[in-house]
Amino acid sequence: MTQAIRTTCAYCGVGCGIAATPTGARSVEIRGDEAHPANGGRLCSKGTHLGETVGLTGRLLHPMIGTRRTGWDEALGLVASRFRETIDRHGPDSVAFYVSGQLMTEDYYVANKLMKGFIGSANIDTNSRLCMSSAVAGHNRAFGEDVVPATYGDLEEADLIVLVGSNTAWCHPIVYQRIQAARAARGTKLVVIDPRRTETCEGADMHLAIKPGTDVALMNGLLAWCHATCTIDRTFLRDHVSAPDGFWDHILTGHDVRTIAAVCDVAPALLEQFYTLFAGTPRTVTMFSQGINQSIRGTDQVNAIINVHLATGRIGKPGAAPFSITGQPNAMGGREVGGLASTLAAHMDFAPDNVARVGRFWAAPAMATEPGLKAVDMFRAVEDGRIKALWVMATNPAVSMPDAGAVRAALAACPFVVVSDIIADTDTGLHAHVRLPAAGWGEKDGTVTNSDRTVSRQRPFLALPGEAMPDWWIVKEIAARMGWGPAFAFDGPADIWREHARLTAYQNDGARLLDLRAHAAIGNEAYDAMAPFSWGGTPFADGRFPTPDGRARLVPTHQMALEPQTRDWPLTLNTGRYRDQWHTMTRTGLAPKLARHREEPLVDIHPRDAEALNLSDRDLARVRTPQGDTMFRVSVSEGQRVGEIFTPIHWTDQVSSGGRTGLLPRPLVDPHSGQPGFKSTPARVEKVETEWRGFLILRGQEPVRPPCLWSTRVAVPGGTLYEVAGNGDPARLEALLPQGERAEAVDASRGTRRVAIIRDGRLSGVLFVTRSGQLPARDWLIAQLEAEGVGGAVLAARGPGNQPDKGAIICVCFDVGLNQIVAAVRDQRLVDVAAIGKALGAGTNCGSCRPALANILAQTPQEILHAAE
Ligand SMILES: Nc1nc2c(c(=O)[nH]1)N[C@H]1C(S)=C(S)[C@@H](COP(=O)(O)OP(=O)(O)OC[C@H]3O[C@@H](n4cnc5c(=O)[nH]c(N)nc54)[C@H](O)[C@@H]3O)O[C@H]1N2
Ligand SMILES: Nc1nc2c(c(=O)[nH]1)N[C@H]1C(S)=C(S)[C@@H](COP(=O)(O)OP(=O)(O)OC[C@H]3O[C@@H](n4cnc5c(=O)[nH]c(N)nc54)[C@H](O)[C@@H]3O)O[C@H]1N2
Ligand code: SF4
Ligand SMILES: [Mo]
Repeated sequence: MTQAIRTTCAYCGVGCGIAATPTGARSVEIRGDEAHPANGGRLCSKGTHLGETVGLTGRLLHPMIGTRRTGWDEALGLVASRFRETIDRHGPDSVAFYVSGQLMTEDYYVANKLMKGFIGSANIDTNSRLCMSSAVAGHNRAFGEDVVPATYGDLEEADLIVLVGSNTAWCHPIVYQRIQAARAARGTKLVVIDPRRTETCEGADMHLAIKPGTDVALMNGLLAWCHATCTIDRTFLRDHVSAPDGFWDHILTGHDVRTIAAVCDVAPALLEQFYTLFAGTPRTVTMFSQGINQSIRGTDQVNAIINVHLATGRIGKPGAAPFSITGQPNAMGGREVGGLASTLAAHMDFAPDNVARVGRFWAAPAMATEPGLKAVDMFRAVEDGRIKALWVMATNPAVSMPDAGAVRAALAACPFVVVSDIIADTDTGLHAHVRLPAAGWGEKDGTVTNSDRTVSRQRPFLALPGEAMPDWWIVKEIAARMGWGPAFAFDGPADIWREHARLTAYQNDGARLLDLRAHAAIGNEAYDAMAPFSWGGTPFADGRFPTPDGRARLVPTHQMALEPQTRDWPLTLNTGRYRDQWHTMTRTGLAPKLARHREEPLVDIHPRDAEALNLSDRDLARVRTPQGDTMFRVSVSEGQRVGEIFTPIHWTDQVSSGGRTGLLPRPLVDPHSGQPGFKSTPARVEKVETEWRGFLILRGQEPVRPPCLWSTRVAVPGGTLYEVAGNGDPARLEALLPQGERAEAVDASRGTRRVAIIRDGRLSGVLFVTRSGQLPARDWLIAQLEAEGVGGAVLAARGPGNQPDKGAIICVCFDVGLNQIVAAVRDQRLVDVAAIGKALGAGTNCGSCRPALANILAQTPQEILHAAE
């Protein structure tokens, strides 16, 4: 048997360890690594199904110039000469790199060095700008360095965990499981602060569905409460924290419970209950993510949270800390090498002595001396022609930037765009003059740092396919061709890691906590064998902070007035993630199992708003904002606040005709961090009528584009499922069906048409459309893709046993649907999640669906029956 390779999950910032056992050239068995400190062997649904994403479907396998395949030499030569010419004619600031928290630390280090030390510009920014730059800015303001002062271990030592703006159950599932385990083991209390009632709230003691954008008021009110209840740690404040004049006057004016409850639009009694619980629980961890960061007041929101922890002395102690949880697998590594336009390198900023120090270390011919353009400004500079050559690595800005329509226009107008990706056709790649095939997860080799500062290895267990090469190699080859070969003569990731470690230690007399000097001379073998380790210990345990005077800083924060809803824009759009998809779906979209949880992009809307707009579940609707518009399927949801809608960020032009959330947010940013306010955009919703709707199932994964108003595509076992809707004659969709023996059934009264194409007893495609009738469940038909001896009877869309429709799939590991769960709960009188697991298996593998199962149980039987219809 092949040995399992220890590596780290490709997705979120939890950074779970994986034991990967190759089972073929492009197949692998995935298990959680029991020895990894982040997950202790557990994996969520996305990690569990990573094996489904390592095939070669859609991979970019060769360098491409336009649509022409070429070799590395020509492609690299062209990129280097175009960057060189552009810099010579227009200066170093006429070029830019837009990189990603999904690069390895080593890739990131090399790209940052090339731009900031050799090209001589700081125009390298990253999708982390969209993700956690407000946390970075908040840490710098409060602590003097971007240090996350918590570890996952603190979650197990806390008595209270407060989740602010974090849908942890979906986005950091293994951390959520650790929190739930702590609740079971020691009664840890859990409070969720989120305008939406997410599945994260299912396992919580308290949910505060605050009005969006009121977190500063909530936290300042909490600080005032702590003051009033003598919860402030006066000794800690005196010895270790500085407060600017007027700080406390502001907090102690107008922050009483009644006022704050009105601002946040929550019941005063509930607010008081939360404040009382917080004040009375010294061991508190406050974890926050995008509901805090992705706001035009994100940095103040971060500091409002940190202020409470500093003032109560709840930092640097076990089970007590503010905890910024990161999104991407290597968001933290990117921060460590300094790969943001606003940082220089190794936790140093652009202060002149830092620039000189890094310049010396790199022997740099052209050090950048001031910050470069942050993501939103960078794409503006592309748009107005200041940036003339752009290199995008491991991110998909045509989808994920705010005002993505303008970003696309900017890319289309840019004289030279290079995209390094693992996937051939992405919305961004469409605009590339040169596409470079990168090594993907399972092939690449390097380190990542997770949310709690644990550095882990990603190790290769698959051969590089086609001509794909690691990102660090691509950057180094460009550097060499631009004339800087010796400074980039790295022979592998270990070599880069050593240089990075040396830089963190270089002339570091303890002023910077990030200090990896123990790794500065690590050998290649030791690097290969490196076990996960965490740097920084328990930061601030001694009460000293990396500021000039050694004291942390309370930062005054003021609740800003909220934008009023208007007649034209009566709703507020919130955006975020689904449990089983990752960002722009280039990888999770390949996994049939993961597609089952949400097959289409939905706009969640409160029943009252839906009623006013004459919208029902499964209608189509157009969401409009000042920036753009796009369509979604409607999901009427009690979990939304009145006046607020939610859409997912995952769908792209590659997989659907609508659901392009990126078109909707305005490019407005936080003044300190430059992070866009993705969570709050004025919007309206309009119903979209279509004459017919239907679905198409095709064998194989080769994508087609149904010619109709609405179409979305998901991978299913053995094929592809398209949901479609439109106007006019649906017969034109039949052109998408393959050749073969044809079976057909028509019901003219309902305008229903069912067509199946069968070849040698195997189903090769079906098209079902209807004007006024019902559509059958897709599951059984999909299963027929893998059946033999299929005949015309397939048009009945159900097998001889007359199996009922499973409903939406809740448990993707065991393929268990909502209807099955509801029926079992009702008929077998199941009372808890464990009982459902026993009866159906659901929730017993990765556990990602356990909050959903709890949710189903929590509903009254009446609601259950209703939901199952
Ligand atoms: N399944 C899955 N997991 C992922 C990812 C993924 O794509 N899919 N991406 C990863 C990445 S890069 C990131 S950054 C993380 C993000 O992880 P999260 O931050 O947990 O995810 P989001 O869904 O973006 O937003 C979190 C919540 O913020 C709430 N919110 C909106 N406005 C406000 C507000 O004003 N105040 C408060 N308190 N809350 C508000 C939203 O309702 C939402 O539920 O997830 C990581 N994990
Ligand atoms: N409206 C709205 N927009 C958002 C957000 C939101 O909450 N709301 N969240 C924002 C946040 S927090 C984030 S992090 C971003 C994420 O947005 P993106 O970074 O744009 O999303 P991904 O799909 O992760 O893009 C990664 C790309 O890199 C490719 N790739 C994967 N592995 C490799 C590799 O090893 N090398 C190379 N070269 N390429 C690789 C993938 O195929 C994919 O095309 O979206 C942001 N946009
Ligand atoms: S929680 Fe899930 S997606 Fe995140 S690292 Fe762990 S297995 Fe991967
Ligand atoms: Mo993110």
